[in-house]
Amino acid sequence: MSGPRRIGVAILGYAFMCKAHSHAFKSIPHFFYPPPAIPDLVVVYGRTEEKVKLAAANYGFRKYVTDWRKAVDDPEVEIVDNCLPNSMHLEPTLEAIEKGRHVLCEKPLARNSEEAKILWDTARKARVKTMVAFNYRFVPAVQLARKIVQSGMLGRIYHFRARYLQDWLVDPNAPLTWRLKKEDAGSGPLGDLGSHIIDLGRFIVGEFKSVMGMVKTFIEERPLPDNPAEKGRVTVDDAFEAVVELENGAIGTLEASRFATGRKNYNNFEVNGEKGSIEFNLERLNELKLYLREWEKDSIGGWDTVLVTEKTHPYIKAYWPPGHIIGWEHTFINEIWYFLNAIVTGGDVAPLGATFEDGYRNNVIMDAILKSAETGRKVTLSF
Ligand code: SOE
Repeated sequence: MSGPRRIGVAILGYAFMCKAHSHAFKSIPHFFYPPPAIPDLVVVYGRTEEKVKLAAANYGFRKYVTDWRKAVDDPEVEIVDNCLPNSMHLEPTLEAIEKGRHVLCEKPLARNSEEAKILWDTARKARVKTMVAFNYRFVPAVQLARKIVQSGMLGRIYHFRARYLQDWLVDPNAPLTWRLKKEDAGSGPLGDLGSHIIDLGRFIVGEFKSVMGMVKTFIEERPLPDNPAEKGRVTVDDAFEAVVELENGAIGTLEASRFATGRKNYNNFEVNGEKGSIEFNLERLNELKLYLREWEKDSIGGWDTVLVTEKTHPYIKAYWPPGHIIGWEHTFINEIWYFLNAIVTGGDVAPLGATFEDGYRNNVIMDAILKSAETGRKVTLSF
């Protein structure tokens, strides 16, 4: 009897996310055995030949191209994984869907809600599977948080409070890379990091209803990567803050910054309900903190820290025995296994995977935060 079939993969982009995604594709047969299909890293695209050639050798792609259309058109390719800067999410993704490729697109789906709407409208009419790579949905502790909230264990939810803090731009000499330019990124930490915590709020608690936002650019000019003697303008936010209301009546705060000195990848959320609370910190991603008011009666009180490594939790049994913790890279293996499974079984990407509608709604919420920051007024969301 023949085993799982091979499935051809093209990754667009050869940098950080290509490293994470290609590692994930290659790891699936090792951990999720038998795999839904055996990923075959057919081709990687990058603009600069010497860099994409190196990535192909480093990550194990059979081919490399400097024209993304050649990757999308390659007859061996069935999945296009778009890991390019946000300005390059729209066109290659549309082309890939039109060519009948399944598409995984890195977050945020697009630079703005106009682009995201085109992608969603195209995806929902297509027969291929499409998903946005909101990888933190695939942390076992995050799925436990969602299960706890949606089971009613915390009762009525009063607050969702989230922050995603880094500090890699606190040095004014850090160069002007694509993430700092509106035409390439659409926004700064709002889109890069805020999109994650907005998605987690929607995934765990529910839809957002209104936002009031503020943005700030602390350092207006930075050295150009190729010519540090020259400076260029930063045209996105360096940080954002928002006060939000959700459709279930909860209120909360969102913030993201690349100037939170000492915070390296601090994606932290807390949910407060009438019966208790939960708290998650990505820098301790195997743990979920839980507080239940009923513990006060038994004079236990205090927060408990759940080590989310039992085989009863999602994905864990693919890896190690309880207590043998997993890492940031496993969130991509879990996510890409889930996407492969949806492709092979014909199952839905929702509810655990982020659909292109989730990506569109995410962009609408971020556009509303920028609009509110501009007008100084609360924005009620309409999708
Ligand atoms: C850079 O800020 C970055 O790599 C983001 O682009 C990712 O989405 C986040 O998970 C880690 O930080």
